[in-house]
Amino acid sequence: MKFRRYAWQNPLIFLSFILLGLISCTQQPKTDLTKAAIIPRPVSISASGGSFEITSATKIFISGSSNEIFGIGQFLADRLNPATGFEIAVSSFESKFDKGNIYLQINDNKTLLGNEEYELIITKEKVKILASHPAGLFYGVQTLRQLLPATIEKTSVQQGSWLVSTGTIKDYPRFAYRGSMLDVSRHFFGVEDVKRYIDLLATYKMNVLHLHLTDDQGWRIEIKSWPKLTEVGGSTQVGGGKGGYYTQEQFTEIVSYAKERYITIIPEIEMPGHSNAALASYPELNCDGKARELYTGTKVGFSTVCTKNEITYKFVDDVIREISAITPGPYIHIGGDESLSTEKEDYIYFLNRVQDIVIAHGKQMIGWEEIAQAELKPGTIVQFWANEKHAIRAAKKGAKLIMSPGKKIYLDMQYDSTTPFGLHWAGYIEVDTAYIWDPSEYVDGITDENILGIEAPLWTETLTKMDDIEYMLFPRMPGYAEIGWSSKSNQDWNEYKIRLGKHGKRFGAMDINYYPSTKVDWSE
Ligand code: TNX
Repeated sequence: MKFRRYAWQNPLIFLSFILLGLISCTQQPKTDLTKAAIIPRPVSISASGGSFEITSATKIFISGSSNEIFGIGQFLADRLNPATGFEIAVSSFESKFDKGNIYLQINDNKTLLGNEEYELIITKEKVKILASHPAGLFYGVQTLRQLLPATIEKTSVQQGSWLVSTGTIKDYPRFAYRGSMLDVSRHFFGVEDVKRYIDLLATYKMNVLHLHLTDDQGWRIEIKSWPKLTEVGGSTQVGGGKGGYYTQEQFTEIVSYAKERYITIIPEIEMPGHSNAALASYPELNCDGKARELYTGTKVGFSTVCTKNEITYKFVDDVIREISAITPGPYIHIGGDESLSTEKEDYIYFLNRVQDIVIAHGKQMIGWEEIAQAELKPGTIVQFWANEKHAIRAAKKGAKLIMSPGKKIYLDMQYDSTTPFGLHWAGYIEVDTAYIWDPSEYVDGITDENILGIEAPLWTETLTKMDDIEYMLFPRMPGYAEIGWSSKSNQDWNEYKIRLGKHGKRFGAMDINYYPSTKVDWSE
């Protein structure tokens, strides 16, 4: 009698079942959106356990036909195509959703009201980003990037399946102003470096780049009515290198590159101190009428424009007029810090006049905390960096504050005494120190109501190339982005450091030269 075997008793068939099972498992893995390492951490995430796959058949559809939204769709396509090797295209969406696509949709019924708010809804069939304003769509795109494997950031074709966990993310920022400052005066950095800086900020939903365009060591922006500012003042830098400057055209290119990434450029023209480059270019800006020597050291506090001569105000007016004309954003930063060679009375007189000039050119003035000593006109914003008395004075005068406490958020501070670049006058700032603080608890009496947002300045006395900049930015900058974006209840170092560790691979894929702090496990 023949023995009847069940199919599963045949080892070959049994093995095939296991293999099939494995294959279908890799096609439909169990995923959990709540485990995604998103920085800054979103307001809420709910998972539905499945996954959506981006394939060569995926298309990006946008609602309406605006160039701006098309640009956001194209930005996403440009992030996806190099590593996937696909040719994902963007087009206008009419009425029906098809399987396998990504939809960017402006929500006409305005249930999502915030300017930067978005909802990201991922099902097995489609990805949908919803927002009331384009900025929200852009941030939804940034989140989607972080839901894909880190290799999506590579610029050459990578093997892999491009799966995104399903679920819904709702998200909006805590502060309207989330910035970083780059000092291009102490060492000059060209347009391509600034664009990379912008891209790095945008990845983490930062929305302001403050460019410190002038200081003792260099004047970096063309002013057509005062051409020697760049001819002479732009000709060197710290250490005596050749310096450089942006033409107004190049500056405009930076502004529009930033705008496409929802970043506002804030130009800073430092005065009355930190002005040696201008004083070397034009003798008439000095009280004694004598041009100063160019300066390539790193001391501060020795220079001042002459606050008593009318020609100084003609100079300020010309510069602010030309800068305002190429700055679509609402703000002009006039510096105002460490004017140690200006008499206090002259400083206050100067600041009051400068505010009127900025206002006359249709802009809002920002200054470092010392300007709190002057009269503060409506709309003037004060940037806190060290002296709490100035911050409190500013708040009492009704000014909004940008919080940049040196001990916590100065990107030019060394991580510890052994790290190669940076200074340490405000202390060493390891990645945990950088993360563990709250802007509305830092200065007694300064609360959320007084605060416009936060800004992480990067001074460049010790930095000469983009690699150095990246080393100072990473891994601290993503933490600053989270402090600016995420609610306080969503910030916890022990949880954050795990998410941050998972970004190590992403930094690698983006070719970022980061400091591999031992406070974080980068192995995952
Ligand atoms: C202080 S912070 C400065 C800068 C220096 C910086 C170096 C501030 C408003 N002024 O001029 O570059 O320290 O950390």
